[in-house]
Amino acid sequence: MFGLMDGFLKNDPMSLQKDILDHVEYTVARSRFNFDDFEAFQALSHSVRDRLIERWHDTHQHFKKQDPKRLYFLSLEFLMGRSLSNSVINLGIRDEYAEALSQLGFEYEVLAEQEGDAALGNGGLARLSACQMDSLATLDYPVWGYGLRYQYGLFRQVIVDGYQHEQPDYWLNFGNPWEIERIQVSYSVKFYGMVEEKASNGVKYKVWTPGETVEAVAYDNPIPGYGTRNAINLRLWAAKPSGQYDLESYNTGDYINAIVNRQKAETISYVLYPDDRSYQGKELRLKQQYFFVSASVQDIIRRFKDVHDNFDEFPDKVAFQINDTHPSLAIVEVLRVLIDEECLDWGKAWEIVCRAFSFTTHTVNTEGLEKIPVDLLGSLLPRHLQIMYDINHRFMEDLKRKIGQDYSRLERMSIVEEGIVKSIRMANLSIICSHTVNGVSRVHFELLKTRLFKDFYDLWPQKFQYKTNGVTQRRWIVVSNPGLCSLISKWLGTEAWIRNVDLLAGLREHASNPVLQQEWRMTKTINKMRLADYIETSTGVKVSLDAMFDVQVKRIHEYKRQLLNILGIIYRYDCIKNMNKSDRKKVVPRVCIIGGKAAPGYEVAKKIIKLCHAVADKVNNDDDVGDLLKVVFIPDYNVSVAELVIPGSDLSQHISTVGHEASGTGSMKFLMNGCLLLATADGSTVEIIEEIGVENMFLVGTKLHEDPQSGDKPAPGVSIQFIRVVSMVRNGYFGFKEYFNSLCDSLEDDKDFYKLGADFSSYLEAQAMADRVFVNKEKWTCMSILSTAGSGKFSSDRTIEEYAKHAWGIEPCKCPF
Ligand code: 26W
Repeated sequence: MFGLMDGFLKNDPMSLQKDILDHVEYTVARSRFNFDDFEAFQALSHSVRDRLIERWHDTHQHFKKQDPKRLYFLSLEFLMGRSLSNSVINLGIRDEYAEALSQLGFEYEVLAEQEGDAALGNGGLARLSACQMDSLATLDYPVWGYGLRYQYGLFRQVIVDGYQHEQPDYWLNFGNPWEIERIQVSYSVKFYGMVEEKASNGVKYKVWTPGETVEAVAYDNPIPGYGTRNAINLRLWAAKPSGQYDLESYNTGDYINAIVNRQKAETISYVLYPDDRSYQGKELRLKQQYFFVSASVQDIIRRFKDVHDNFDEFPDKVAFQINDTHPSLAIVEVLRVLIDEECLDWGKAWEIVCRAFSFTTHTVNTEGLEKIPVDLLGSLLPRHLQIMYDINHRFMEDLKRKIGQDYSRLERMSIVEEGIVKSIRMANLSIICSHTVNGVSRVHFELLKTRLFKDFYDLWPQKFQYKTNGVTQRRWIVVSNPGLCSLISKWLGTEAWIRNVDLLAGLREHASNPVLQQEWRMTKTINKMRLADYIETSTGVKVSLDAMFDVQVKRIHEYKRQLLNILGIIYRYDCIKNMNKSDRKKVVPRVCIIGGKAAPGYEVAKKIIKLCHAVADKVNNDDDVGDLLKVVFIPDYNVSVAELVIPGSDLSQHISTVGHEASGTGSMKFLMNGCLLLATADGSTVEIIEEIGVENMFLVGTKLHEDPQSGDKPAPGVSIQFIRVVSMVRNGYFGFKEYFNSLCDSLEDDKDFYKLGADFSSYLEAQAMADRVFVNKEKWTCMSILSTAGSGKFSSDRTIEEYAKHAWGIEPCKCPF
């Protein structure tokens, strides 16, 4: 394997064993004759880390020597999950480690379970960043990722009596072997204060005197590529009190308070905001954004200036990717540095910025767009607010020349929103200053062009593009489903699909082969056993492996319609209850699995979680039903839980109201793992259908262009079944009558914004179809194989190649082995 040809460190099992024992003794400080699983995990990770660092050094040496155009990927969220298995697989030395450990009396899988998740993100956008980093490293692109090192990642979800409670995620308490603290790499970040205009030799310039300074310290996280020596860097910033503290408080003798105040600086990078849809205009959030942006921009400009002394070369050497609008202050910060510190004139600085930035939006509706109150900006970042006004002024003048006095359009396109709370529209700023505006699926792109950013699209159609999201097959098949991974390699006769996922299409010709089908089912059963064990330990519910495992796992949101799923479950339960014994024998047994976190302040989402538990309580304890239907809510859904749930699922649901999911990436992971999809034609599902064929999934509802509201068709009436299941909830059949009242109200005809009523019949039909196919094992398995075979397009490798060519203009820079 490629992993054996390494640098100074040897990778044969004997050498690995010695390394692990050395780390037990010198890093973990335990006796090499007496250490437990966790200590073994620590030593093992440090041994892997050594190998990562070796490659990381070589890669950066190589980048330095070649000086290619580099991509700087800015994201406020990265949902990395665990690193151990991903690293040893990408380094190609998993089996060697497993052997080394087994000789020491340890089992690799057991140690891997010791690792906690790095959950520095909320959901889709954050896990997408993690997948993209894996692809960027694998494809040898010269890239740096930048983000924030939150001390508390996404909250832990604890369920008490069916209600969600949030607990802090102390992820750093047991140490983090994957990061390298760089105390010598730190930058001062300035806040507040005032701006003065000065002049020298008749030239006016602005001076910003800050009121507060905080230090940003770098923590580097090497990200190894698969089948390459390249390992790129994810640099996360932590806030530390600045060295330039308030001397006056010290001098006045208020020593203790001076230290306590200084320490407050650290709060900037303390905690991740747990909302993945709404903006509240909080000062701390804005501080986080600027803190991360300022440190990253300083680092990037320093690296550029190490080699270059002319900023004309900047856009040929530096590409910025802005992951949603959260890092958009970077645009203004680069302008500020070029004008105020590097003394470039506006025209030059503007041209440089416009050539350097590329922006991706992950949102579908205007309410989801970030707006920052002007008062807040003006107080925290006074110079930046001036620059934003300057950009807007020039843009508005230019626009007037192009479109004339169309004031309502000018108002819509302005960066500044006049209203009760005067605000800055970060999306408008990002579009105006970027050379490329990207959507995350084809339908998302259509929505951007026709609704969200129509005014901008009409002005600059050439700026708008889309790159359908993808996920990495390394994490989502190789790491999480080793059984399927070997089976695929065996039938394709090669492991090359791990780097070239299009090769999965080669499975198509074997889809009906009974031998493959048998092996395919066997693999699924093993994964279902693993999942069933997990369900029993985490929820106490025993489930039958013969049942169809029907799964919906994702953040809880009204638009994702977990409520539609639960109403469907109630319908199923009601049907079973009303059947006679012989009819019950014909029922296809189901285990309905739901998992996901609700934002702490999102009351409706929390009620949906409670309803799920209330229904589960009733159904799971009903002897009439037994194994025909079980309902489980998997608590604390996160990346490592996903790695267990996805391979063990038969069916997965992606049933957002059409027009609301920008892309959706969970579906791609299920698809790769041969789980059949029951989905609406929303986001990327439309493209999935094109790849696998609508006959290989269960489509719910109407397609976007047939949206009843668009007037083509009358809206389907609400069915009697829908009225019945809602009234069961309303009448207290599952208890908590009062508590669920508002949920039921929201389903009334005129209030049913997410169209659960309109889609219910079609949803039940799709579910019934899934039942019918499930009993036909050959057909189901064939569809499952065709799902995996058709998943090639949804690799983040493809997405990244598209970005590299059409947005960033970067080329691979492969480090020699
Ligand atoms: C703190 C406020 C906040 C945080 C995160 C607002 C918005 C976000 C994200 C932009 C929300 C998000 O994760 N969007 C999802 O992005 C995925 C990756 O492109 C898509 O697959 C999902 O459809 C989209 O909802």
